[in-house]
Amino acid sequence: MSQTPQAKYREDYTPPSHTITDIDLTFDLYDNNTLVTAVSQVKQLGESNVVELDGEALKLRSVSVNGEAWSAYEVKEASLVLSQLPTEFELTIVTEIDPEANTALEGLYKSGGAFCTQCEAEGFRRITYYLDRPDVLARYTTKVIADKATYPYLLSNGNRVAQGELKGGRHWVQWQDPHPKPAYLFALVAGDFDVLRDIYTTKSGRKVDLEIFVDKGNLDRAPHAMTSLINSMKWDEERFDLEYDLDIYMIVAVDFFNMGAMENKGLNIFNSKFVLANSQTATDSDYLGIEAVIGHEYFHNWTGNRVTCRDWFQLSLKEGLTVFRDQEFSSDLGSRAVNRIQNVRVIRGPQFAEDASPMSHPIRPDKVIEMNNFYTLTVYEKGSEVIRMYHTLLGEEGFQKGMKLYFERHDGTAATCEDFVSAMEDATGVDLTQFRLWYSQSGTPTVRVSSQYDAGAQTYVLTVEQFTEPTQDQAEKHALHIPFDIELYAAGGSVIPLIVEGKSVSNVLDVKAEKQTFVFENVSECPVPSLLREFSAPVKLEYNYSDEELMFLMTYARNEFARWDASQMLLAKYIRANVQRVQQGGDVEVAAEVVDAFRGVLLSADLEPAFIAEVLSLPQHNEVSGWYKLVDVDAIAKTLEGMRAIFADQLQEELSAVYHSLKQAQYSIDHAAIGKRALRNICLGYLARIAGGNELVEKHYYQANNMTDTIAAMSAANNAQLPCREALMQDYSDKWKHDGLVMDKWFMIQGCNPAANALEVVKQTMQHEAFSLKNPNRTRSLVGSFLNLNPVHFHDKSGSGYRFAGEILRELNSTNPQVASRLIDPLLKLAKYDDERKALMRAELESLKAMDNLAKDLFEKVSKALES
Ligand code: B3K
Ligand code: ZN
Repeated sequence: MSQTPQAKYREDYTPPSHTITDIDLTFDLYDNNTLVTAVSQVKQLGESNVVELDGEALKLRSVSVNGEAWSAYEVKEASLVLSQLPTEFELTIVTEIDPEANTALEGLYKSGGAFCTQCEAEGFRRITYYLDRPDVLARYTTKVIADKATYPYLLSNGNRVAQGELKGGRHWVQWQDPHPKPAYLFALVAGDFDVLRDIYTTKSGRKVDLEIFVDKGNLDRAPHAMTSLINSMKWDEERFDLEYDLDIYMIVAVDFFNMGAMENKGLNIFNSKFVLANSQTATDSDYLGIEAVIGHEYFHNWTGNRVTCRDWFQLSLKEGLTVFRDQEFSSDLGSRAVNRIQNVRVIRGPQFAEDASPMSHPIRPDKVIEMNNFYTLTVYEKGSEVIRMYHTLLGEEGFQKGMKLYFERHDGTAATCEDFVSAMEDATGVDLTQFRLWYSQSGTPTVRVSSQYDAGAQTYVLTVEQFTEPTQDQAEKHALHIPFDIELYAAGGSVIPLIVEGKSVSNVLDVKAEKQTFVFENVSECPVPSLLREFSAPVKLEYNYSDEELMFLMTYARNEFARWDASQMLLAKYIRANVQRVQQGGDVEVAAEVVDAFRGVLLSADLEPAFIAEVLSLPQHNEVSGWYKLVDVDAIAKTLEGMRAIFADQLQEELSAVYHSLKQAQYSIDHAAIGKRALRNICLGYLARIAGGNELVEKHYYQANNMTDTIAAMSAANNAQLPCREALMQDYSDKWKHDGLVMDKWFMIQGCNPAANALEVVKQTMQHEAFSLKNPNRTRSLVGSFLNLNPVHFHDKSGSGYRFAGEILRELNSTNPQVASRLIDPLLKLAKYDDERKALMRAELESLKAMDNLAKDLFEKVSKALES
C-alpha cells in the first residue's frame, strides 16, 4: 500500500467550517470527458477562512470565487483546499470526469448505455469538489446536457423546470429540487428507456406523477414495481401519517449497481433485480423482494431524506428505522408470522455471525476506515431490531407519538441516534437511559433462563441471566435493557395469567440486570414457558427445554412465531446431538415422536401453507456454524443432509399427498398462492430425495408455468444431485442465456452445487456468455453463492476454495472494491476453523494485504481479520 488508510472516529465529530445553501450544477455528458460545472453559494460558519472540499479521481479545470479566477488553493490527494476566502461567496468549480472508465460504480458512471450516479456514502466527491458530508444541506439545480438521440431522457432530483435543444444534436433539461439535501442524495440519469407511468393522489389530494424507467423491451416487467410503489405511498399515509412531498417520483432500473437500490430525492435508482418481474422471469421471492425494496426506498423519503444523518456513524438512524418500516409494510400486506420468521432467520444466521467476526461493531459504529463497509446486517437488520424493541416497549401508540415528535423536532435537518432516543423518551415519558446501550455495545447477548416451580407456594420462578461475550472491537460488556416477552401455559394449553406481587403484569418483562428473578404467583401447575416471544430482543436464548415441552409449544403456543420457534429449538437439539454423533462416526438419528410432531404440522389444515413451509425448513449450514466456536464444516453438512433424508423417508406419504393437493391450475401472485407454492416446493425438495424423485422433479420442471416452480425444480435437482440436473440446467440456459438477470438464478445454483467438482464447474461457468465479473449481480450470484452458500467446497481442506476467492478478490480490488469487500466476508472468519484451514485462509489474506494498490475497503477488513 502506498499510504496506510486512516480511520475516522465517531467521537471526533466537528461541525463543518462552512455550509453551502445552494448549488447549481451543469453536466455536459460525454463517455470519457464529462464536464461538471458547480456553482455553490458558500457561507463561513466558524472562524476559519479556509475550506477543504472533498474530491477524488477528478481533473480540476478551473476555480473562481465571485466570478474571479481564484489562485489561493491547493489540490491534495483527496481534497481541494481553498484559502483567503470571503465570509460569503459564490464558488465556481469546473471538473472533468471519465464515467466510462468508472468500474467502481460510485459517482457518475455508465451502466449499459445509460449514465447514472451512486453518491451514498461518499460518491459525490467523484463528481465535483464539495463538502461531501451529510450535515451540509443545499438546494440543488441541475442542468443535464447530452446527445438527444442516444439519451432522450435526462433526469435529476426534483421538478423539471426547463429544457431546450442545442446544435450538434444535443439537448438539455434543467431540474430543481426545492428540498435542501446532502450530496449523497443527488442523482442524475441519462439514457433511453421505456417508461411506465401512473398517477397517485395523496390523501390531501395532491397529484403525483409516478414514472418507472426500464431498459427498452422490459415494460412488461415493470407493473409489479408500480403496484408496490403505490402500496407503499398509501401505507405510509395510513400507518405513519406521512405523505409524499414532490410532484413527481421516478424510479430507474439499471443493470450495473453495487447494492439493491438508492433513495435519491425524487429519483430512486434501482438495481434492475429489484424492479423487473413477470411470472416467467421472477420467483415469488423476487416479487416479495421488489415490494420490500420499493417500500424501503420510498419510506426513506421521510426517514433518511426529510430527516437525514448528521454523520455516517449515525447511519442506523435512517437504515434501522427504514428497515423496520419496510418490515412492517411487508407484514401488514402479507403474513406477519412468515415475515417475522424470515427476518429472525437473518439475525440468527448472518447477523449473529457478523457479531462474532472480526468486523463486529455496534449499530452505531465508533471507528470507520471505509464507510461503504458499514452498510451491514448489524446497522440495518440489528438496527431494525433495536427500533422494534422501542415498539415493543412503548406500544404502537407510544411509538407513533415518538415518531411524530422526532419529525417535529428534526424535519429538514441532519440528526443523530441520540435525537431519536430523546424524541421517544420525551414523547412517552419512558426512561430509556439503559436502552441507549444498544447503540454503543456490539456483539450478541445471551439470555440464560432457568425455572423453578413450587407447588406448595403455587409460585413459578424464572431466573434470567444476561451476558455478552467480548468481541474483537470491544472487550468490556454491560447489562442491556432487554424487553423479554413471555407466556406461561398450563398442560391443556390454556394461558396462565402473569401475576407478580398480587398484580397482573405485562407479558414483556424488563430485563435490566445481569441476573434477575421473576416470581409469578397463583400458578396452580408447573407451566411450560414460551420465552422470547416474537424474538422480542436480538439475543441468544438458552433454556433447557425437554423435547416434550417443545412439541407441546409447537402445538399449543398461541402465536405462530412461538410455534415455529419451538420447532426450530427442537431441530437445533437434534442437529447438535447428531453433529456429535457424526463426529464420532455414528449415523444421524431423529426420534420418531419428533418426526411425528413435524408430521402434525405438515397435516394441519388450519395453518397457512407458507407457515408450514417455514416449520419444515431446516436452518442453513451458516446458521448452524454460528452455534460453534470451532466449526466442523463436513459434520454439519452431513448432519443436515441426514436429517433431511430422515424427514423425506419418514414423511414421504404425507409430503406426497400435500404436494399433489397444492397444485394450482391458475398462476397468480397473491399471498395465498405464494404460500401454497412455497409449501409445495418444500415438499418437492424432500421428495427429490426418495425413490421416484428424479421423475417427479423433471415433471415439475417441464410443467411449470412460472419461474418459482422452475427454480424449485432446478434447486431440488441440484441439492439432491439428481440425474436430470444437467438436462434441466441446459434447458434453462438455452432459454435465458441472453438475459443476465434471469441467468443469475442459474448462476446461483451453479455456485451452490454440492457435486465434488463444484469449483471446477464454477470456474467453467465464469466463461458462460452471460457471465461478467464487471457486473455485480453476476459476480454475487456465482462467486458469492460459492463462497457463502457452498461451505463444503469453499472450505475444502486443500485450500482450493480459498485460493479461488483470493484470485477473484485481487481482480475486483482494482475494478470494484465495494463488491470485493462484500465478497470477502466468509474469508474473514478464519478463527472459527481448524488450524490447517486457518493457515490457508490466513495465507490468502496476507497475499491481499501485500498488494500495493489494496483498496481501503479491503484493507480495513483484511487488517481486522489478520488481527483475529
Ligand atoms: N441507502 C442505500 C445504500 C447505500 C449504500 C452505499 N454503499 C440503500 C438503502 O439502504 O436504501
Ligand atoms: Zn436504506
